[in-house]
Amino acid sequence: MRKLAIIGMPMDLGQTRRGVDMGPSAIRYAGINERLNTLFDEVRDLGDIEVGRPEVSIDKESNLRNLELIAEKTTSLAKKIDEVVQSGSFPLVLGGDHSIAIGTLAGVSKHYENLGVIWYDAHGDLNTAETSPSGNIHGMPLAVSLGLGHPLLINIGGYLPKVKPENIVIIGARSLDEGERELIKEKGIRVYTMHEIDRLGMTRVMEESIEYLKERTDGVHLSLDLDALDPTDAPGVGTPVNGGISYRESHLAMEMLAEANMITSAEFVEVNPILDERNKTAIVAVALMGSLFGEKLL
Ligand code: B3U
Ligand code: MN
Ligand code: MN
Repeated sequence: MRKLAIIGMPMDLGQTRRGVDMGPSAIRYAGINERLNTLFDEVRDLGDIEVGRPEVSIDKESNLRNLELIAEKTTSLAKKIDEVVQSGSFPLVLGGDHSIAIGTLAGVSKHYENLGVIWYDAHGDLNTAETSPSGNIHGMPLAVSLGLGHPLLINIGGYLPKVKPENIVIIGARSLDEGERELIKEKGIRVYTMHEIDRLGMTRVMEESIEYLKERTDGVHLSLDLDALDPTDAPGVGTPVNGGISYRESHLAMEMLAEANMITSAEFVEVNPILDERNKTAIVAVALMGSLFGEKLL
């Protein structure tokens, strides 16, 4: 029996633009239930993780924005995800800014020996407090999952690391900070930047990514940041970067993942309805979920 559990994570603490906490509502309003109902035997919407309206704070020592709050809230998310995986359901998390991935991965990864991660993003999210230009934790979750970063974040769930560098594939990168580039080289992380996507085409990028991950992982988490897409297709994001992946390429990527039958958990993040045009980005997110979960054109 194929079971899906939807979990909303209305958290905007990982960056400074308000509105991304309304992402889960925007995605639900875009018709997620209707779209996915027929693709699973059971779809359960578990509602939102309680985040509230906490006071913004900057950790004086590390210069990290909302460090303790993010540690606390992602711990709650990790617990919920852990339960969902144990119950045999596929966890689908709705963000929220990308810092939520710290919790998702902490909840998922303990169930696998070699969890693979596809990081579909304009950014690397591989900063640490030392390399971050902003102090924003949404630019750090992939580093945190590698075990690099503040102890309060890397130890969530009581184990580390959540992912090994050789089990990661980044797709869509076009805005990497210097420290992130160095880390990618040092760790040998596989990255398909926009250059490779243009040069090889999305078909080959996905074929290679799927083959690479199939060989070495026993489950694959898809972390899809809507800013991987071009801002013309997904304008409702906090840090849009021109020259992104198209709507059509993204559907193809999701369809190929569905065909490969390899994704075991997913999150769609950074949908910000305040910055959006008539909920366009949330609608795109739901359409991509359709393809990811096996919707067919014919
Ligand atoms: N790399 C920059 C900008 C950024 C990261 N993720 C997003 N923006 N969405 C940083 O602040 O770490
Ligand atoms: Mn991101
Ligand atoms: Mn991004």
